[in-house]
Amino acid sequence: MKARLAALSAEALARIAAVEDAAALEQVEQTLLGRKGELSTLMRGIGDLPPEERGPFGQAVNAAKQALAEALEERRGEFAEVALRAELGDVRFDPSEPAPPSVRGHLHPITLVRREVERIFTGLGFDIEDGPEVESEAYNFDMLNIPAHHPARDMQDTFWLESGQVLRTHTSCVQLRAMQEREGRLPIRVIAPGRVFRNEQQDATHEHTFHQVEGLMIDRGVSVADMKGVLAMFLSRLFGAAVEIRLRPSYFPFVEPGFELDMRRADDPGGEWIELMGCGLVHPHVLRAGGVDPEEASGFAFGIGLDRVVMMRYGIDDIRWMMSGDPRFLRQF
Ligand code: FA5
Repeated sequence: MKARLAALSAEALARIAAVEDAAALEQVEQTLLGRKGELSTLMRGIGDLPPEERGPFGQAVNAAKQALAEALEERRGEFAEVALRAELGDVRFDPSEPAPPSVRGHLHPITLVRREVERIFTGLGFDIEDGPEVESEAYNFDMLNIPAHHPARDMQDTFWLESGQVLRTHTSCVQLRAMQEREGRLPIRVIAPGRVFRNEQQDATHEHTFHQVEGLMIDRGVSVADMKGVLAMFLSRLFGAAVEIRLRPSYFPFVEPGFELDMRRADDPGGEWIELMGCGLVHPHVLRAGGVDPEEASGFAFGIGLDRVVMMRYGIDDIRWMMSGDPRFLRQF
């Protein structure tokens, strides 16, 4: 039996070495080491041996099994490597090759113009104020003199949250926050740039998510003339001298009187007027809600549509480019 074991081992090793692919190797493994394989059959004959030879023989069979398993494993590794090489084909990897040049990002046109607006207004003595995008109904509407069920609420289609809060429909809420924060100390001169949201049908000039810059100036004796002067100066600095502006009477519940400010390029007199902002003198109800005594002080406020300023500034014909993230658009700035 010992001789048979030795012969079987030698023959098995030769078969393993001669196998040509992984599938054939598996088959050889079955015939050698499987439950009905040759080694198992040999092992079953152990009972015919004299008792003192049984132990050593069992050990010899196990050693042979071990050697065959190792040979099989080694061969399997060889086939796996050949398969991997075939899969990778002729790909070569050169770690010393320089990396391709990286693409550098840059500021979005909205950010560029927002910073420009901030620079001009801080130069006029305004502070920059911030407010939450998720706002309470009180700040977005009630304290701005827009009570529930008032038709003016329909002027701004609103995204309501289940909590009863809103995605702010304008930056005017920051007027109140700025007044309250200053506890009536005058003058108040702030701008508040930020994102606003409306549940609107999109078209070339309307987005559901867009940007406004709120402005607020409160002091003793502030008038519409001050407002017009500040806004004209601002727009001429932003666009160069070549702009025309016009004020049209309009209605916003939080100002009295209220206006729309339109603008067009002076080098394009036949060109369309673009509605850029709402503005007016802050309504006494709003002053009171902000802790300012309307008998003592007055002020003006405005809300600029920043996306539309960017469109005018760069000659962009569709607001939907702004949030498209399209590199063909963004690369131009
Ligand atoms: C307001 O939002 C007022 N809060 C502005 C205001 C502030 C008036 C202070 C008086 C005093 P309005 O809804 O008109 O007003 O929006 C202001 C500007 O935002 C518009 O002139 C326009 O330039 C821009 N705008 C409005 N809706 C959209 C929209 N869907 N997409 C892009 N820009 C818009």
